Amino acid sequence: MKLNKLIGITLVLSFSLLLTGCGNEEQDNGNAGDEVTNIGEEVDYTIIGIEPGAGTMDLANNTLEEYENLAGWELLEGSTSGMLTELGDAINNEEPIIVTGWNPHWMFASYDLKYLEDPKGTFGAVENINTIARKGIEEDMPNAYKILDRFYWEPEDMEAVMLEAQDVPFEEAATNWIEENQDKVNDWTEGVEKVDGKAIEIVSTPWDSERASGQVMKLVLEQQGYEVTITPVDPAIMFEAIANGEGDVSFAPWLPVTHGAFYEEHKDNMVDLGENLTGAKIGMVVPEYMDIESIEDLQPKE
Ligand code: PBE
Repeated sequence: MKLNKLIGITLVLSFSLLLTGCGNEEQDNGNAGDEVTNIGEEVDYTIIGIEPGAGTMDLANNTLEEYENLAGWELLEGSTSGMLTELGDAINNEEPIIVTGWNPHWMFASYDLKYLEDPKGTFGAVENINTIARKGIEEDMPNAYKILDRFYWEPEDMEAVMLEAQDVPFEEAATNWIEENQDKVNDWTEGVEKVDGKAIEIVSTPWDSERASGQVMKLVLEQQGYEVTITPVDPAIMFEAIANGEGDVSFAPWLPVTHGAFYEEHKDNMVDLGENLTGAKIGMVVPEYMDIESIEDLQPKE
């Protein structure tokens, strides 16, 4: 084929594409509100959030700032249980809803949900949950330290405890998990000397994921002879308590993003024992039946 003929065809193609483009735009305007569902309008430009102290809320607020299409949107502060009630109600009625959600959590086992894509990455990618401890703990409690350092489990383990604890107290769910997973627990405690009533304080946060890890580790440490208390506080206080030595250990930091700012602030005054779980995630979550895939596609408030 001659070159100028090829150019000719390309030009014709581009021109017709241009025409099609214009045509679509006109059609959209003409049919406004007819075919195209405005999810923003349907959910009243509102994201259902959780407790204001949660790292998730910082990320969600940042998301509202970073995405231009979320201009005029609001993030509702409340509680995790309130968010879950609204989510359950919406799903029962097949209504649209957008919440801040995360894994590990039983919400994904109970409902058909999806994360909205987050091309700007404001919710981070894969998150870990780390174990942090006060400085000096390795010298003061060498036996406990070994167990804390070895503690590692999978998202499915945490989810199993969380899911069962929907029906029974966390302590019972944790006891059952330990019974069914003696091999894992043995890996953490193998060769560690038992103690006689030494006190250890776990600083935690008030979410089911951390109720699960806290209760499991409380029972494991109790079996080794420790007197264990769990204190649930906001993430900011949790980091502070470890950094100033008021608490001994926490299994609750979500990193690198969710609690990243607190971690940076306190990292020099604490010991990081590394991940106790990998494969956690946070984001905007919607029921599977909603016709939306990306945060980017939400419509701005006019
Ligand atoms: N969460 C659950 C917490 C940490 C654990 C994701 C809701 C948060 O700080 O956002």
